[in-house]
Amino acid sequence: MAGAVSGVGSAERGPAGPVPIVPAPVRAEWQPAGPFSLVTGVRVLLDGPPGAVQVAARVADVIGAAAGIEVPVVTSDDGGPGLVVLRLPADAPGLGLHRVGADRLAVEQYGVDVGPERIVVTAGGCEGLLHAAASLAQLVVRADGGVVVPAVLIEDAPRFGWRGLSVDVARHFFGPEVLHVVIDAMAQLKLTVLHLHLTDDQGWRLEIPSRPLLAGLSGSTAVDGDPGGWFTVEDFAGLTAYAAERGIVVVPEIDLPGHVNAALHAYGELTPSGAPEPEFTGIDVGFSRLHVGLPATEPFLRDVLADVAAMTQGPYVHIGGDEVLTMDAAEHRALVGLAAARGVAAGKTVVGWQEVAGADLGPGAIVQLWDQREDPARVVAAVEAGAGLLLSPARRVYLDMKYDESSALGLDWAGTTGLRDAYDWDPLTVVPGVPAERIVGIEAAVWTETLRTADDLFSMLLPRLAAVAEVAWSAPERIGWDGFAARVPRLARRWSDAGLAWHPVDEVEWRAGA
Ligand code: TNX
Repeated sequence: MAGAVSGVGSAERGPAGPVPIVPAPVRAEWQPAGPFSLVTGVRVLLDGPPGAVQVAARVADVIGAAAGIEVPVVTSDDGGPGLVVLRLPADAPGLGLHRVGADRLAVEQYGVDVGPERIVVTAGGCEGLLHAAASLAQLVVRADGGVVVPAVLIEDAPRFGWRGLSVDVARHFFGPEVLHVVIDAMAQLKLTVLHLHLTDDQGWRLEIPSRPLLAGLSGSTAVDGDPGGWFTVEDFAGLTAYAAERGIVVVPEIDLPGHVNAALHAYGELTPSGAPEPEFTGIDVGFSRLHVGLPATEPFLRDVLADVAAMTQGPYVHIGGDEVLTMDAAEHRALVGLAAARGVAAGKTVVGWQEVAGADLGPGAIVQLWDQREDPARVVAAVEAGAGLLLSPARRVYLDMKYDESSALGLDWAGTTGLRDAYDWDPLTVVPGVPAERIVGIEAAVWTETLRTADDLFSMLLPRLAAVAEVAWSAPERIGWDGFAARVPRLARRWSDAGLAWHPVDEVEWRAGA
């Protein structure tokens, strides 16, 4: 692609080859015109409701950062060249922490028309403008001594609304600084949901005002005795705002009624003996649990979920529910039901891992499939009873799985997950019997038992997160492995430029697109 693009500055025709955007747009074609030059004087004009002005500023920042220039937002069209016009319907809702279902796909839709004089962006809503900015940023190239966007025409809209990433900050803690970088990488791939796995046996990562010892005591532990950490209420609000400005909803997960050793360490009243459990820094799962018969249990669930719901600006709360290997189904159902009821009482939509299927989760609840070793019958039944289905099949999208046998980092209980494994799968056949319209989307997950540093984290996420993003965004009839493998190297160069670690899997010829 480098060769194709180098002629852009002077040639009348545009570059050859596929337009290198990941995830692949519905339609993208090079135009037979000169490129748009990103030089001083480029400016953004909003032609839309005043509520969108912050989004216009963000679009200007994204384009400016990709080009290495300052891009201001202006309020009138002087007719001169160098203008990026953002067109929104007058009644477009502002950027917000909306639900991410199929009814939002229209506001995510966008079009881009790049010519030598101006760039015209049209979008169904503010989210669409952000996606347009992400696409434009991926097309910025150095050519003939300048920085340009080649002339191109794009029309685009996502396939699924929930395009997520779950990050386990409980086994090892990753704080706001690292998560800001994760959010930036997600925005580049047009993802919409950051799910934070905030609690587990090894640590509790969110301040809970009604139970201060949760973070106060169990915030500082982590796997192998590594340093811990936790989010204060303000940290969490700040992170939510940072994500929201980039069109991403933060979904907090409090994992119950298993994976709770950190809670049992902080509050002995939750254990049958009344004595706190010792801290746990190993990586076994399934051994810890709440007890429905203890007097402290229901108030704990009620207060913790109420606090979390109050702290959560987005519409979703995730209550975990997975891997409680020492509890019978009736007690599990009762405890999950108690937790879900608190989320519902606070006006939230409840999300849970597949084990919660069968419990009373409230209207519009979402069941997250992860373990394909289990019979999906209960998940199918929950969907038939009204739940939405979120797909996280471990072998495809658990980005803590090793790339191959030689990977130093990661686990392999679901197999190894190469880039092509993360790419080449059909969301519609993961759970046979579920109609396509009940699938809310796809979520990758990165568990951090073996991941200590930001480089560890990013080298597992990248490039596989790009593959998952394309499966979630792009219509299957328009994409395929060869096209993805040809487009992804350009993106990898951006990751390198941003100082992000990524894993150069040998399934792709990385130099070809650089
Ligand atoms: C399964 S996925 C888990 C996690 C582990 C992960 C490791 C899920 C709901 N539970 O507790 O961290 O595997 O890959």
